[in-house]
Amino acid sequence: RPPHSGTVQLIGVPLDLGASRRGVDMGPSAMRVSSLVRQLERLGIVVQDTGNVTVPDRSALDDSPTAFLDAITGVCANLAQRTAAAVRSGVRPLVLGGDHSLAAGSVAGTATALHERGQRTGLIWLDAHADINTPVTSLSGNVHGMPVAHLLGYGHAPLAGLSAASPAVLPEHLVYVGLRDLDDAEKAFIRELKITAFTMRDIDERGLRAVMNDAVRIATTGTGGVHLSCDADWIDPQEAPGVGTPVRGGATLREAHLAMEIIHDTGALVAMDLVEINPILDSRNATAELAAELIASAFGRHIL
Ligand code: 5AB
Ligand code: MN
Ligand code: MN
Ligand code: MN
Repeated sequence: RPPHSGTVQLIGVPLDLGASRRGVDMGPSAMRVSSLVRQLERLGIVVQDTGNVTVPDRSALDDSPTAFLDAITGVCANLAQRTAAAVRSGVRPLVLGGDHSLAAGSVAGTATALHERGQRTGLIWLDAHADINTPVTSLSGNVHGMPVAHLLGYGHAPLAGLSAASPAVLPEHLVYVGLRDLDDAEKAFIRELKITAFTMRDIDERGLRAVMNDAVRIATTGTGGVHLSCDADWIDPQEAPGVGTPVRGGATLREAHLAMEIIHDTGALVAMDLVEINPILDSRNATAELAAELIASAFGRHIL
């Protein structure tokens, strides 16, 4: 078993500019009032909370066609600097969202720090959605459906160019787990780039353990470590109702924990995002509490 301790740095990103439904900007607050810090400290982890990245108000955006992309690029540039600095100093960033567009910055920063050591970045993307639209293919125009494309070097050039490792992630080091709601253009792009994508059907047929063992092998082979980007909507909405884009048929509570436990056991987790919690749609902060427990599993909580 890998060691449990070390330092984790909380970085809040109260961002909802990437989503059409309002409320995910309150996710960092919901996570901070949950048992998260207590649970991490119980593992012997030192928790540094570095506060929130500044996010511009919707009303401050101009009406140019790229206003949202440009505002999100600014937020992601700051976030990338903060995650890169943390990883560089041996501290693991835990990024609390906020909508998933923030991952275009968080992962870019992890990739910059690993690139400085001559290493590539593995990316495990737990989500009901593939988030691999570009501004051209997207039917909704929502940037939270686009971070993966940008990390692979496609889309809005300023957002795709945030990492010193350009692109931040190579297709062979990316793996999806939990997919169940894809746009046609996303399916075509995943096939074209030969990205490994485990859908809910794969989990049903093979079991979570077999799928996750493949996922961690892909993300750790030829890389210096793994960035885990966890969209709360990968879990079934019966367990996690407080999410911006619920899709039924998701991971069970135990499947979600087992995924985190298997990732912990690799000893390769260098950074994590927990995104898309929407407190407006939640009941008594249950989804944030669930997220806190899952994060604890990812950072080394054992049942026995
Ligand atoms: B999330 C959709 N593919 O592009 C789009 O929650 C959904 O970060 C995106 O995974 C969902 O708008 C974004 C229809
Ligand atoms: Mn999603
Ligand atoms: Mn997502
Ligand atoms: Mn352990």
